[in-house]
Amino acid sequence: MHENKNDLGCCFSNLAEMLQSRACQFPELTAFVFEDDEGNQQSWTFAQLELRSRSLGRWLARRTSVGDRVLLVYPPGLEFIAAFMGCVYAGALPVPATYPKPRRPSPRLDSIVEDCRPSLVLTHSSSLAGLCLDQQSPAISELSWEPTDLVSDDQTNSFEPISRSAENLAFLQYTSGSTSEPRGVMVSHGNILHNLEAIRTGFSIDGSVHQKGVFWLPAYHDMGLIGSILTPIYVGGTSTLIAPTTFLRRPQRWLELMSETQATISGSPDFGYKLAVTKMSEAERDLLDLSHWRLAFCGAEPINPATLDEFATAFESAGFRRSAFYPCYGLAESTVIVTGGQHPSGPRVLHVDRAAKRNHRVVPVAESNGSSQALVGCGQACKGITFRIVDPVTLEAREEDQIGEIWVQGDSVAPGYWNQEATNNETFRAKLVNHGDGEFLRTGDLGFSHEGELYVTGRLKDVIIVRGRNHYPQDLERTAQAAHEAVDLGAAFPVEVEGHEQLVLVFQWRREFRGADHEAIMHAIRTAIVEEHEIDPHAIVLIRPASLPITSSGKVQRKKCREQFLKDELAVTAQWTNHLCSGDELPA
Ligand code: 1ZZ
Repeated sequence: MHENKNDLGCCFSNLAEMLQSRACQFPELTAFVFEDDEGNQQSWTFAQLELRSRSLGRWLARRTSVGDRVLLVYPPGLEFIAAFMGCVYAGALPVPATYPKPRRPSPRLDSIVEDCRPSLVLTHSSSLAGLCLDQQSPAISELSWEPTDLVSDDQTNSFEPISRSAENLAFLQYTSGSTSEPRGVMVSHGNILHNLEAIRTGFSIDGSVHQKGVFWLPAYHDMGLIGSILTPIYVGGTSTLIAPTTFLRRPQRWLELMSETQATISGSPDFGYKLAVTKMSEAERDLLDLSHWRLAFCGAEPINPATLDEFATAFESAGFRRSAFYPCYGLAESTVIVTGGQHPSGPRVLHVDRAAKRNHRVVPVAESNGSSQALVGCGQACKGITFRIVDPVTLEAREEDQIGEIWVQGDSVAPGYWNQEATNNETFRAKLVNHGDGEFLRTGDLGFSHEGELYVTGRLKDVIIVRGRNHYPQDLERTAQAAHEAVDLGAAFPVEVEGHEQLVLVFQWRREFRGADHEAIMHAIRTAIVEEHEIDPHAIVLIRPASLPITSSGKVQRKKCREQFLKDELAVTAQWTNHLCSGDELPA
């Protein structure tokens, strides 16, 4: 589609220039297609996207000042993309947010609003009635909600995007942090353009081939926003989008669209590949042609070597190549991608001694060794990014094959979290002891380097990652406590089931509810967790009053509780275990 290898000249100083340049180069090329649950498709060329963004940019520039935060609360669809770029054109800071459940309080949205104090909320007119704003908290309902799909395009609009330099912020990415302590990563134009270039070179995209992608990743998460929306604009590709819920209901649609559009790039956290294997019959797989899929990225949660094997085997006859897998590691604090390396090299699997690994040492062993554990390499550092493995206590750099905290350096590393100056110094400006090599981002993740490749082994921080999304234990515990009046103190923690992180919830019941129906309590907890957090727990355990391990100051000891759960040492009065496998559908 592109005329020559060099037509991706990528020297932009901000995201608005990026879109304008691509709309000039490829005006008639389809930029985005969105397919809804009924199979209806809407598509925009680069010129249409640019016009729509410019129309919204002009409209917004009259309503906001440069640097104002603008919350984006959209159902999946193309209008989100125009609103995001419209904010960029107007010099406002877009803040993508999860879509709240209708007629329900949204503690997460409340806390984001409280933290970044947006001057406007942009949404789609189809959402306004359904969200029942009068039933949301005053912090949310009193904001000015504007449906941007009602703003019309004006061909004569000659609005010029507000000039922004590399240091100016491009957007806030709320991904990490608990509900009570939200953390909005401040991503600058320089950060995002640096990371997009790291992705472009890592993915070996040189403009000689027109890249097509199919994605179901949520647009409010860094991997979805950057992977399925900003990268396609940066490389002048075509991106076909479906809603995350469409994928969860019918994972087939992801791969059918890959086949129908002859897509070259797509990706998912580990769970998505697993879900596709579990949910597709041989007959359905036989109808697919995945031979054009040259890069299948996989990241955002631990990568299970078995998932890659199962997917590659299941879809081999559809033309999928195992060498297309591109395992990668990243985090919003470094925009998105950190490692992945140069494609194509295919995934590397290292077998290490399990016991040595527990002692932070890496001892490669044969696969046949009874105590071996297989780990998938997440590639080498991407262009312009460096990582180090550091002893989290002494802050000294560790050698190859020693496990430590992953520290990251480069122009993709964000300046910090919005409103969190104290944390920012510790997290984003860490220094190695005895080395004069500048400031690093402390990721809180654990890993090691082996032959230049990063292997992620766990994390220091207390986050639970299920289906590629981070959850803070305290948020899950709070939801469970609110689900039924008999639920007292408890602990949420991850356990590994079939190579995947799964959620376990352990709660004391309140003495005054001695005669309560334990089945009903567990059912209420499960329903609330599924609805609020979209996770189906692996187990829910009710234990005797006052038997939860707590510290002398009354803090829940999650690690101890997990140990007691694994050793069957809890004072259990009732337990429910989920017999669905991790890929099964969430209950309605
Ligand atoms: P977030 C074209 N984690 O999840 C698009 N990777 O960010 C290219 N744990 O801040 C996209 N093994 O929400 C390339 N391999 O969570 C995408 O997630 C590259 O604990 C992957 O601290 C980007 C993931 C972005 C993301 C970050 C946390 C990390 C870590 C965990 C991410 C992982 C992984 C194990 C991996």
